Amino acid sequence: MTAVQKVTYCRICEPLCGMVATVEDGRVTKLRPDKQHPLSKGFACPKGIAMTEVQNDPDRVLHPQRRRPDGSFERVSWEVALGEIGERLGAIRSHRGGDAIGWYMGNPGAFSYSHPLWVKGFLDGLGSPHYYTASSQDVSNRFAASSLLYGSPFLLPVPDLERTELLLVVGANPLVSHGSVMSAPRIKDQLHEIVGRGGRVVVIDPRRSETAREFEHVALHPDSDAWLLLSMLHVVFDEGLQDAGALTLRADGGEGLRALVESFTPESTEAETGVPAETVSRLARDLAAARGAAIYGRTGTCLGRNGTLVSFLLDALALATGNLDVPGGLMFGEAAIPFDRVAELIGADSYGKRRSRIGDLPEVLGAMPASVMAKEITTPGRGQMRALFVSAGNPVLSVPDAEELTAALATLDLCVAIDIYMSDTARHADYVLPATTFLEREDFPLPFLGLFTTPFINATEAVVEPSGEARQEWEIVEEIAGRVGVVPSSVLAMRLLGRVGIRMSPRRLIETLLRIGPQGDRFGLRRGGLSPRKLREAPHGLLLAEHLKAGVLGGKIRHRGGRIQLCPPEIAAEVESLRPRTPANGNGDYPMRMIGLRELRSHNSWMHNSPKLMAGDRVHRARVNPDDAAGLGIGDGDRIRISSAHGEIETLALVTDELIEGTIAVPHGWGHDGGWQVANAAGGANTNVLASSEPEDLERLAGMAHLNGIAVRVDAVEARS
Ligand SMILES: Nc1nc2c(c(=O)[nH]1)N[C@H]1C(S)=C(S)[C@@H](COP(=O)(O)OP(=O)(O)OC[C@H]3O[C@@H](n4cnc5c(=O)[nH]c(N)nc54)[C@H](O)[C@@H]3O)O[C@H]1N2
Ligand SMILES: Nc1nc2c(c(=O)[nH]1)N[C@H]1C(S)=C(S)[C@@H](COP(=O)(O)OP(=O)(O)OC[C@H]3O[C@@H](n4cnc5c(=O)[nH]c(N)nc54)[C@H](O)[C@@H]3O)O[C@H]1N2
Ligand code: SF4
Ligand SMILES: [Mo]
Repeated sequence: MTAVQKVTYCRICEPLCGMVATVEDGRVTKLRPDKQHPLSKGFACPKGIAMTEVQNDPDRVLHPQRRRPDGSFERVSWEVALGEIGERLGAIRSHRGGDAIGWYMGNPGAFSYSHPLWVKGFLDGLGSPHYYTASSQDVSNRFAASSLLYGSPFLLPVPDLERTELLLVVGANPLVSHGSVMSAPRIKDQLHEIVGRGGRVVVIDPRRSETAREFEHVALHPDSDAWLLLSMLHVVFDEGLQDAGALTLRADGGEGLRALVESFTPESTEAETGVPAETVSRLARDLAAARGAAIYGRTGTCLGRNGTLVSFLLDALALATGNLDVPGGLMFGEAAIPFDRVAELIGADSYGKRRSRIGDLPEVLGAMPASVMAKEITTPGRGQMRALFVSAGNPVLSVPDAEELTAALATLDLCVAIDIYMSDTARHADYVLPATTFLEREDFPLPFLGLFTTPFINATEAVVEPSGEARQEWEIVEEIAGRVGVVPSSVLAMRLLGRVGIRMSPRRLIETLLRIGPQGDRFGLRRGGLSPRKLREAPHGLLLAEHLKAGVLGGKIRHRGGRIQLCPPEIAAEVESLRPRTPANGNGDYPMRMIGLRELRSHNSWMHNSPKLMAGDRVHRARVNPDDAAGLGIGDGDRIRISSAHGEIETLALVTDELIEGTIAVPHGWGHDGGWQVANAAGGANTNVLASSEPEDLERLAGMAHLNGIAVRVDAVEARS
């Protein structure tokens, strides 16, 4: 038996750590961190290592499956599965139109460059607006904020970790999540290096998280970030700390913003946020005084009721304190394939160009809010969804109101899942098609290129051949689209060329874009430029520069006149409609607030079948503050019931003083009921049963699900007779 070592990179989460796979007899037998990767330098987390178990999991789906009337599944050939899917889809299309066909693509989809392009291309080819992704439970608000500020949803700032003096981490827990909407391997070391060189890291979070514990912590009430940021801006203007040059030279609406924050004195927001006025003033002054401060927000700032406003205010505060697009501040990457330009070309840089049939909510990057998916299926009328594909997603565990969604799936004329497992969602599908894992496909980090905090590029070949009959998602899309006469491309010209048989594989497409891109070799015209060969010769990846470049934003803004907009009407209206949620931090029936929690050994819903990650009999637990627990008569390990206006779940309590009073923290992605035996056995509950899918409960500017700060009540579960 010969063992071969293959260099690749992990695609579970955003640092994309370098990995070396040991391959024996065509099987991955081990994954270890790549010491030669210039950024991850031999770091990998437990999930990355445990991917070997996912890869070789006996519970993986390796052959197409067709559902029997009794709910069990039988193996069928690809030909049979694709033939039947094509036929049923064709019938739906001719009776109801292309807009009766929808697709939900989940988070792992974003780690493949080909999968999203082909899925969106298929829907555009069909003329269907029913495109849904994990983004409306994650980050759509960030895209919407960038669209409002800069005229392009893809201008996403990242903190200049290597040079910052002060990093404000708002609603993120990078020591566990490893960083998101920024690719920064070895993030823990990088944060400690900030302190090591005399700087500070301040974490703003209702929970004393793993990150907060190692740095400075400011506790606030869930979903009160808008008030906090407005009052920080108030202090900046009130004390004349603003960078007047940056505001007047680069932006419109500075005066409007100043007027908006006028009434938000730190004293007035204290009750809402729980943050003392003195702390607010001090933080604002520190940001203004620092030579390079970065304000970084993530899911804790996205999943509340005003996520777009909060993301907007993070950047506005950075600009107002002279910390945007400068060394050490919030900066903008320059990707070798400029994602913003490519998206612009194919019309994927959109925001608000269409609104959802249900709820009248805006699309973001062409995607509608997944929270309304169930109602789009069950509400009759033109454009009612009758077929749904789900690829690399598990919406039954990740989207609000699992019960409503599960019931809706059962009413579809056709439901197809493309997954590596029989997930909690896939088990409701008519067909489950086996996908390759990331170790079984070549890849390129297209959407992340501009998010590396140190400019970097790499690419990988597949490490092993597909297991069983697994296929890549784009290949499956090609097959299905072909059977209904659609060329899966978002570019009309490509669709026309496709009709006459001229097709481009994803690989050809990406290689061409790389070579004609700003750093490309222009097919040999520019010596030393990037080319596929150059990437192949550097399997560990290439550092492209020492630091991010400052002063690049002006050239990237898409608003007319190239100026940042600090007071668009959408934002002004949002500030004006803010209503205090205190007192009681909730309401009478549901006096507490529930927030989410990510765990080091979980990855959303899909790694709970790894025995290594589940070792030590891991169980699902809700973290409860000791004073709350005492008041409720709950002890550590007790069974509790959590109820909201939308549902109830039961789980176990973990009593800990890391949470502020009145708040509980419960991880999502548990409560399995699929074809993964270890995951099912772990028990736990699906927190999204407690979340609302009602359009009026969704965030208005981006259709974001409200998943942090849900009003709940907690009770001890008495022994039931
Ligand atoms: N180990 C692990 N890593 C992951 C994942 C995983 O499941 N497991 N998931 C990946 C994915 S898909 C993503 S999107 C990223 C997310 O990356 P992060 O956003 O860094 O991850 P979280 O741990 O959810 O951190 C959110 C923090 O916000 C806090 N928070 C909750 N509500 C509020 C609020 O109202 N205001 C403020 N200021 N803070 C609040 C929470 O207490 C929590 O500490 O992580 C990725 N990495
Ligand atoms: N309450 C609450 N809910 C949340 C969140 C929260 O913080 N709190 N976070 C939200 C966020 S940030 C996210 S990103 C979503 C995630 O939610 P989703 O994206 O809907 O689901 P995941 O749990 O990531 O499950 C991914 C599925 O893809 C499969 N899979 C893995 N790799 C591949 C692959 O290469 N190809 C294919 N075809 N399938 C693959 C897995 O088996 C799994 O079934 O959850 C959201 N929901
Ligand atoms: S932090 Fe872990 S899961 Fe994320 S890319 Fe690195 S090794 Fe993979
Ligand atoms: Mo996410």
